[in-house]
Amino acid sequence: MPIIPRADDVLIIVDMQYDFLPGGGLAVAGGDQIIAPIAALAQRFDSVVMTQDWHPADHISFASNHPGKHPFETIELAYGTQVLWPDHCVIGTHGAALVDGLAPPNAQLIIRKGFHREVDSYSGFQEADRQTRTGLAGYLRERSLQRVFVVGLATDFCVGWTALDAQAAGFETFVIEDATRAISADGSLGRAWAEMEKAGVERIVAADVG
Ligand code: VGL
Ligand code: ZN
Repeated sequence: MPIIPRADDVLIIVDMQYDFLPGGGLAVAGGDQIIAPIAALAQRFDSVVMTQDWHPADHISFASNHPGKHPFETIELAYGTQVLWPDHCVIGTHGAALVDGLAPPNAQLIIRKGFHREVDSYSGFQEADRQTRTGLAGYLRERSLQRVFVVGLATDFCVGWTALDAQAAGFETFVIEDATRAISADGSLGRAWAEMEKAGVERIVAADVG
């Protein structure tokens, strides 16, 4: 059954930034392969929102800010377990820039996230403390948008958390799987899909969008 885009749909393009492409600070394998498919999908939607990971250099999620710790280890913070990452998407750097070739003219809003030093933010809707909102849910509601389609990087972190929060906020939410790529750290991809399926997030492919 093809899913025909409607006026009350929004495409959320998550974190398509140089640091997440091969060669970047936190490279996601195959991240470059989804640029053209996402550009094509964006033409099918009236409303497009982009997110941009946007960290200060002393961000708490960087292993480099925790002496003796290495990327992909975890630490416990007040809001829960935090994976430590290689430095990435530092405010103002090339790695933080949105990729050229993916600047849909109909992208109306860019949500920047992760700029508070002490809190990470995978989701486009709220920070990892599960309390600080970005305002995205209010923006979508005020524009009467009802269905959310999520693409971008990475499936198991920012895409997954954005989709779970969209569904929890009452939007009918779809992840277009072949327009995402995963980091896959320590079983994270399987866990992310299990949580999304349990929450009722729909898992589709680009060819389903008719
Ligand atoms: C992301 C880890 C850290 C993502 C961002 O975009 O999925 N992952 N920061
Ligand atoms: Zn980040």
